[in-house]
Amino acid sequence: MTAFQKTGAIVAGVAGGRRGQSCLSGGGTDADFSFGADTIVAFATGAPARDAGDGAIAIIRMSGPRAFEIAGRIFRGKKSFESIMPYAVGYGVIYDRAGGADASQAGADFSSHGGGVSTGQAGVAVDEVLIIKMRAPKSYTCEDVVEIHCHAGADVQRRILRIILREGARAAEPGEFTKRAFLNGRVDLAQAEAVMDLIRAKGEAGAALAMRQLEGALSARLASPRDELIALISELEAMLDFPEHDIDGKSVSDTIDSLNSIERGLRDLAATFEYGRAARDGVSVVIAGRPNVGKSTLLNQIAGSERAIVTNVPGTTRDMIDEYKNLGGLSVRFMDTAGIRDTGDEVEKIGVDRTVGALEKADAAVLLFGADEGFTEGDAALVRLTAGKKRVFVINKVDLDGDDGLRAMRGAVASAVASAVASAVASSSTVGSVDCGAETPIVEASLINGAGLAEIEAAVVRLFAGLPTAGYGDAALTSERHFALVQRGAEAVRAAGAALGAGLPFEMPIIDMREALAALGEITGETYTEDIIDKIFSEFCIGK
Ligand SMILES: Nc1nc2c(ncn2[C@@H]2O[C@H](COP(=O)(O)OP(=O)(O)OP(=O)(O)O)[C@@H](O)[C@H]2O)c(=O)[nH]1
Ligand SMILES: [Mg+2]
Repeated sequence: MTAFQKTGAIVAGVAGGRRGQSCLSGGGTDADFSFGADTIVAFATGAPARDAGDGAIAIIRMSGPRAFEIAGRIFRGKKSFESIMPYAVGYGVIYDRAGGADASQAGADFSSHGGGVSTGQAGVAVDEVLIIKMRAPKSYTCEDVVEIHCHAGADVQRRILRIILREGARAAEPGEFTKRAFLNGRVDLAQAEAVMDLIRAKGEAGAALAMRQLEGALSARLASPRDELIALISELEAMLDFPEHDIDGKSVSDTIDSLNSIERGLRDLAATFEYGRAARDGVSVVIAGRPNVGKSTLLNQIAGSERAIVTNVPGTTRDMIDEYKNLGGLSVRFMDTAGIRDTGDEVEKIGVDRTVGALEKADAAVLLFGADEGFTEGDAALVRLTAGKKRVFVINKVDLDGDDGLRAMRGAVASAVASAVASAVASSSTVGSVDCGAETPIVEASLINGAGLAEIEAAVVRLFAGLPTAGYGDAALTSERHFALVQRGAEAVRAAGAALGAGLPFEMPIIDMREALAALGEITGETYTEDIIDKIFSEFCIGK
C-alpha cells in the first residue's frame, strides 16, 4: 500500500478530492490545499528556443506555498506584489537581486513605459511583465499560483526562471501542475488526461472529445454503472448477512438482469473507442493499387502540390510518401505506396513489401483501379488482400475508357467485392469483425483532372462517420488505458452474472463486482496507485 492508495473508499462511494473533498468546495487555509510542500515553476508556454521566432509573450508559472513570497521578492511595480488583488493584473518589473548592476538606472528605463515603477533595492531589471496571482484554492492546481507574462525572448525567459529557482522554487516535472490539480481534487483522473489530449489534438473531432472529457462527460457516463454496482453489492451483502430475506422483493434473477444491462452499457462504451482513437490520434489511409493506376496523382491532388513523382513508367513510386489532411474533423494521413505487382527489381520489391505491411497497419485503404486496363487478376488479389478493411474503391482514368468498358469495369469491381466479402466471412469466426464490403463505395475518377477527388475524400470521411459517437455527440473513449479498463470492468460484470446464474455463493459475484468497480475507478482515479499516476503524468509536457 502506498500513501496514495485509497481503495477502501470505493464502496463507501466517497467522491471528490483525493483528500476527501474537492479543493473548491470548502474554505481552509492555504496549507490545506498544498499537496506538495515544494513550490514548482516552469515555462507554461513551451521551452524557449533561441530560434523559436515569433511569439511576443511567454508565461512562466509558479505553484505552491511559497509562490507569493518568491514573487514578492522579485517583482517591483507601482503596487507591491502583496497589494495586487488576486485575479487582477499587476504591472511591473522582474528584478534579479543577485544581478549587481545599478538598479535605479534599470528602473528608470522601465518607468518610461508605465511610469513610477518603484526601485531602490539593488538588482538588475530583467523584463517588464504583467503578473497575476491566484490564491489557493481558486487556481489551476488549487495551490497559490503566480503567472508571470514576460517577453518571449529565450534569454529573458531563462533568466526569469533561473531567478525563481534561485529564490527557492523547484523546476516542475512533466504534468506536475495538472497532477497537483488531480491530487488536490479539482479534477478527476480522466479530466486530467483530457487536458493533454486537448493540447495535442490534431483535429477538430479530437479537440471536441477532449473538451467533453475535460468537462466531465466520461466521468458522468461512468457514474451510473458505478452507482448501480455499489447498490447491487450492498444488496448482495445484505442477503449474505440475512439469507432468509429477499431484499426489497428483489430476486437473484433481477440482480442478474441488472448486471447484464450494466455489462451492455460498458460494452457500448468500449465500442466508442474506435472512433475516439481515430479522433484523438488521427487515421491512416493507404493508397494502393497496381503500378501506374494514378496513386501518386491522387496524393498530389490531396496535397494540392507535386508531393510525389508522377510518370507514365510503371513502378515509379518506391518509397512511402505521406500527406496529412484534416477531413471531417479528423486528421487523415494519406500514404502513397509502391504499386503492387510481381517484380524482379530489388528496390521495387522492397517497396511492394512495404505497401503490404502498411496496408495491414492502416485504418483504411483507398484502392485504385485503371479503367484503361480493365479489372485484372492483380486487382482481384488486392481486393482479397484488403478484405475486412475499411475501403474506398476508385476506378481512375475514366477519361480513357468508353462507356462500355467502364460498365464492364464497374461490374468486375462489384463482383470482386462480393466474392472477397463472401470468402472473408467464410474464413472468419467472428462475422461482426468483417467490414461489410458490399457497402464499399466505388468512385469513378479522372484524377489527372482532379475529377472525383472530392468524392474520394467524402467517402473516406464516411468510413469513420458511422462509428458510435462520431459527430462528437457523447462521451467516447480516447485512451488505450480507459478502453482496457472498461473492458476489464465489462468482463468482471459478466463473470459476476455468470457466478450468480450458476448458483455460486454470493461472495464470488461480489468479488467480481468489486473488481469491476476497481477497474472503473481507475479511470477517474477513485482508485489508483502511485505508479499509475506517475506514468500518466510523465507523458505530459513540462509546464502543464
Ligand atoms: N488519362 C489519365 N491519365 C492519368 C490519370 N491519372 C493519372 N494518370 C497518368 O498515369 C500515369 C501514372 O500515374 P501515377 O500517379 O504516377 O501512377 P502510380 O499509381 O503512382 O504509379 P506507380 O508509382 O508506378 O505505382 C501518369 O502518366 C499520370 O499522368 C487519369 O485520370 N487519366
Ligand atoms: Mg506512384
